[in-house]
Amino acid sequence: MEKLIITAAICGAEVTKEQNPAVPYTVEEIVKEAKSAVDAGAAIVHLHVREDDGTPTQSKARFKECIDAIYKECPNVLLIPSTGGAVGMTAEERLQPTELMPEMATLDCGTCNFGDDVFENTMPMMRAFGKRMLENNIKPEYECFEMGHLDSILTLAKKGLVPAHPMQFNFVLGVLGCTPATVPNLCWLVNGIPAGSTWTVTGIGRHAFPMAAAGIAMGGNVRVGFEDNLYLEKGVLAKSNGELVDKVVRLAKELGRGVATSDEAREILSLKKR
Ligand code: KMH
Ligand code: ZN
Repeated sequence: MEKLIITAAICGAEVTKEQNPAVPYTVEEIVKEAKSAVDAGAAIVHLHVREDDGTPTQSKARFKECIDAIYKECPNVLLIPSTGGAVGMTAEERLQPTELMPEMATLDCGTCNFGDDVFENTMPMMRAFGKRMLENNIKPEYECFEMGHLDSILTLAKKGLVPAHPMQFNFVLGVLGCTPATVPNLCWLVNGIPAGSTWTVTGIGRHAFPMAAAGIAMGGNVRVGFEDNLYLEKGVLAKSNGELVDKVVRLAKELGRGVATSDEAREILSLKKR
């Protein structure tokens, strides 16, 4: 089995300090959380950014400020900025971080319920996001919240409208209103991806670590972090993203799987030298 790539989704757009005081808002807090995750063993940081008061933003300037500051502390980390942003943002707003030419960025693979809201990703939006990533030589991480999202993105890939070969998927399971976080659902998704693809699993809330264990055992990769789950265990808030990553590292060790560095992750994900 390849080494395990751990992604830390350190911030997200929806979680708040009211829910866990360690959720980062300021540039300094975001850097601190990125460093805690990388020091614990994360090869990748999936990045959302906020205004100082916690408001989610896709501002190019704010992303640049955060990315530059993270690289100062973690010079080699693989950063995956979000193009999902927060529910209700326009496509133009969400695409701003792609102007910074990151190595990778997320590309969300379809519209879905998202708790009380609807997270909009129509086919025209996905074509626009794919076009931008083809133009800017950005490898997408294809985020699938629903079973049908896989079919939508594979249809666009077959037509050459989004980057393909090899594709990297992130199966986000357990969002309220989307595909539940079960091993059979994960197996169904993994069985549907093209040969040579790579994949990551993200379990939301209490599903974070059971899904991590499944991902480790099945030869996939794992995402954890405050964006997805605020608790280290039932009733115990995590003090940092590093604590969440450390728990995945311990699971991997128990199951005999090595943990990839950022450069090893780049190799596994077939990222071209830039
Ligand atoms: N904040 C969610 C509505 C992404 O980063 O691409 C969407 C999200 C996906 O977080
Ligand atoms: Zn995200």
